[in-house]
Amino acid sequence: MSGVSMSMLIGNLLLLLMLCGASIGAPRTFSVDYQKNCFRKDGQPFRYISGSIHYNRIPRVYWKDRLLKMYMAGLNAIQTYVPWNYHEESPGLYDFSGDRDLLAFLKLAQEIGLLVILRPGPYICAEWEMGGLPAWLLRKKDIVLRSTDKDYLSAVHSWMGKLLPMIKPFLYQNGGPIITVQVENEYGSYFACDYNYLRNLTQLFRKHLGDEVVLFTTDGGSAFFLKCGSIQGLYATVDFGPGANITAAFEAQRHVEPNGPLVNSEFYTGWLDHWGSHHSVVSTDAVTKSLTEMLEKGANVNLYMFIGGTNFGYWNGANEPYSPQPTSYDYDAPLTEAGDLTKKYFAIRDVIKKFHKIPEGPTPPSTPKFGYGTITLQKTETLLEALKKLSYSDPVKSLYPLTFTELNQARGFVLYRTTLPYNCSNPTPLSSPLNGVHDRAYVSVDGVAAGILERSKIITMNVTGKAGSRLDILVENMGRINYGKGINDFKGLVSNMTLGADVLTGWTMYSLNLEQAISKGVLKKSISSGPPQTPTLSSPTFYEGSFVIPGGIPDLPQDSFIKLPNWTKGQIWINGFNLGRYWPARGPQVTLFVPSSILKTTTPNHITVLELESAPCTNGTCTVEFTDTPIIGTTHLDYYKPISRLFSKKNLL
Ligand code: NDJ
Repeated sequence: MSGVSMSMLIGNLLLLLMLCGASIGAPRTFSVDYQKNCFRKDGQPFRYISGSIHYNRIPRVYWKDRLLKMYMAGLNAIQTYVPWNYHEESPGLYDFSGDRDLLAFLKLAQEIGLLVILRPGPYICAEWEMGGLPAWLLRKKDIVLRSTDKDYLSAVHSWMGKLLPMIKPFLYQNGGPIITVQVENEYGSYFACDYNYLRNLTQLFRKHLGDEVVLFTTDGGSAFFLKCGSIQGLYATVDFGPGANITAAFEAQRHVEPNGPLVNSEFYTGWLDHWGSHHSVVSTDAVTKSLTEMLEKGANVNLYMFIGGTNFGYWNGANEPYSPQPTSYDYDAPLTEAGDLTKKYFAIRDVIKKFHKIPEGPTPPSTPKFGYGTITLQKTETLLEALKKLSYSDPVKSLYPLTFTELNQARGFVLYRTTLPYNCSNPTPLSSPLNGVHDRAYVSVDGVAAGILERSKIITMNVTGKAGSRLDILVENMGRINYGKGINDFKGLVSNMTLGADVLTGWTMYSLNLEQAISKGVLKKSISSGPPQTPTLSSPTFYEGSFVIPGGIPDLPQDSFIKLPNWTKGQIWINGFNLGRYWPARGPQVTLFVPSSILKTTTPNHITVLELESAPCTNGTCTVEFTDTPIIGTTHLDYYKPISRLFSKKNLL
């Protein structure tokens, strides 16, 4: 036998031994003790102090670093969701590779000594595009998501039929790290209140995972939320943040679960952000005070988030009235978006220390950051000039506009094209009377920028042009609603556009695959002549540039942050990796996290920016800047609009 196959055999044997641990030593058990009001692990009373980490928001190379930091804070468990749409982008095509390798993440957690609370959905909320549900479910136009709708259930059954058998060997009693599994997510906050749905899911989870595993639900800490969220057979837990009345919230749990452990499944260490609102900050004192109080009561607590991470690409969600969340999911959590230790981290560790023995030894330090300086970018071509290279299929023609779903596209951008049916020599209103621009449209006439429409904000603008002039409307999906009634969030032009009093017809639609075009390097490299643009608004345009990581400095590449001073709004890639959306003109996020894992030291690093509105260029040349310090809390006050009171969910139902 070769050395390689021998070491593979030994590796497999070790894994088998790990997973079959139960049959060698004492049996591994994890259960709810209704007499003593606690969990029991291997027969002993057990309490978890856990932290949320979403593997889908952290590059795989950093999983170990973040998990180790969580372990060193004294946590004995982690909690993660499984976002369905991240793993099944098209029906029946599953992706568990690379950054999506859930099982590798679970193994790592176990190796480090952390138990796992798994929340496989199917719905997860989590400020994630459509709350984790795949957009292709919307192919059935009137589907009732999160209910016994037969098409929804059939898709759920297929997905769970794939996922749950994969995780079964990782249940605690089977030798793995998973102690409990959540069914659905805050179902009591959803209008449908379909108990048969929860019953159906319970049976499905039991069928695949067996009778032993502790299945649970999580709902807001009041009778109002628990009413439709809890059901017999699933252990009911609650969630609430530092502002809440702890006694009242646990009393609400007791009302449904008179006996058993007290559990706060989401204790908010911070809170989420929206573009155009202030960056949410929650004081360390408030967090430690409530945490102490809950631990004194003997409660099990999961800190949501312990590290928030990043909504890379297009994965952020949105709330209603339509407000998308930014790229950073820093969450003001004890570990920053980039995994750095904070005052909150040490304060929480000090609280945990009073209750549990915490591991000895050094905590991994914050990763070093490096500012690679100012990089010059050059305008290459406009999106309209590059159109043929960006669309992955032939354009689709239709009398009225089709939605992203009808075009078989989930995220990103679609270009809608038609012509002006008559002369508009005077400014003529181009409108979406039913607020059907989902979510933002960049409008050009004959390749020249004419204006912007934005869902729930700007539903009309003026255009001028001759009959037959080309009207291009680039529509951006800014993130599907992830919470509440609005999760059936169709994208694109979801209702007719009008010009003056007439409905516009005769559309040609281009589904764009910017990822493919950028990674294949098909965009033009030289400066574009392009049509003249107005100084304040340009037609969406690509900019490119590169930088070399300096030699002679040890330990490069290091993590960094990139900022785009005076740029307006767009999307940025480095070496083909989609870092996410930038929108410094609105804030609060100004810099984007650049993990070192996407940078190269042997070849130049390539930056591509798609600026949707206006770049600060002189003669087609402009700059971006790498810095070692993040800025995620600067809101442009012109746009500031408080969204909702912190921790108030009720008004969003
Ligand atoms: O379970 C939800 C979790 O996934 C509970 N939350 C969290 C907020 O971070 C997260 O989405 C709520 N989301 S209540 C709705 C927010 C309304 C502003």
